[in-house]
Amino acid sequence: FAVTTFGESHGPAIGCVVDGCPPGLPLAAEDFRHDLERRATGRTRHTSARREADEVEILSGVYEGLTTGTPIALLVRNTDARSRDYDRIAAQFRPGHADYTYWQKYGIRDPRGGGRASARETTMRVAAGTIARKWLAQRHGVAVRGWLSQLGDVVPAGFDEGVVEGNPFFWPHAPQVQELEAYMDALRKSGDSVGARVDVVATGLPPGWGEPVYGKLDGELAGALMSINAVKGVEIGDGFASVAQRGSAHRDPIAPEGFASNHAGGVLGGISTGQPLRCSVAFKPTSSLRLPVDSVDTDGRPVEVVTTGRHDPCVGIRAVPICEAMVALVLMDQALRHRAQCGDVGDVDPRIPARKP
Ligand code: EPS
Repeated sequence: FAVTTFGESHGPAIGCVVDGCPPGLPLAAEDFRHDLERRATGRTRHTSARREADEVEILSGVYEGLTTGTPIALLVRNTDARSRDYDRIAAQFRPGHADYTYWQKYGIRDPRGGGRASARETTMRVAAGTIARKWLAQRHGVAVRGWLSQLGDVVPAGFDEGVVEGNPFFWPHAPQVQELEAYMDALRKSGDSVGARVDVVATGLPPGWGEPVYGKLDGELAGALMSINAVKGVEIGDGFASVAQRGSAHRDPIAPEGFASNHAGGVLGGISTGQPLRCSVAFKPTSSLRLPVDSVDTDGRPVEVVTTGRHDPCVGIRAVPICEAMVALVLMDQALRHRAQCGDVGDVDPRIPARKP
């Protein structure tokens, strides 16, 4: 099971190819709407003002409403990509932005809206993730849910998963939403940006998904989450807090009814334990700012860079559905790999004692 995306933020369209989805999964263009709306720009004043329809066209891999098993190609046309001063943008490097390293690597600069380095690319991750979420829910009862667990230096003062979808910040504590509105309004006025943390939990996983050494479940998750634009850190379970813990506190005691705690985050030795899978992802502050900064142009001469246009003051706010999508894609891949190697319960040689659920 593999996914790739294509397209540039200011090109004609963006898209993805999802290869390896089993046949027979019901799939229609409407299925993508909900997750894409959750990620989209232009829906609140706290994100970029660009207003994209984000309508998915299914180009292949689906016949009469069911996946056929062949590659699924999805397309989203860009409808609000206003061209800007591309000549000026192409001649300068924005500190903190990938345009410097793209130039060093390729020697070719595509200035159209940040091209592949734009957050626009994540649209297709979310679209691909919708397929994985649907398959995981139907086939295994797995649900993947996320929320914002930090915005700048603000952390939730309480936790109610039921309120996450009811506010523009995916914030798990409703009484703080006004404070966040004010925080973001002040930040936007200042012209600066801020980072954020996203937590994702997947429930309903059976034990046994993942590979023991190469292709560990946590390794694949870290790679997938780290591949999202602007991600600077990934934790599984207690993550970096484990550094200061004692082994006696970190280990999760096991009783006949199950684990007593979940410091491991649902993965031991690269393989799922059957507990909720817990990931946490750090997003850096957006690099495109209207505050001036020193840089150089493509000839190495000093310039002062000021980025204008429609940018997110906190790109992490829109990242919850993106992180959920990447987790779902990894889980679907691992579920299929597990089935290929170990089969479903019942496929196993009857002389081998049954795996406990
Ligand atoms: C982005 C800049 C803005 C955002 C865009 C990401 O676009 P533009 O360059 O056209 O003003 O709106 O995000 C999206 C369009 C999206 O769908 O996520 C950037 O510099 O990364």
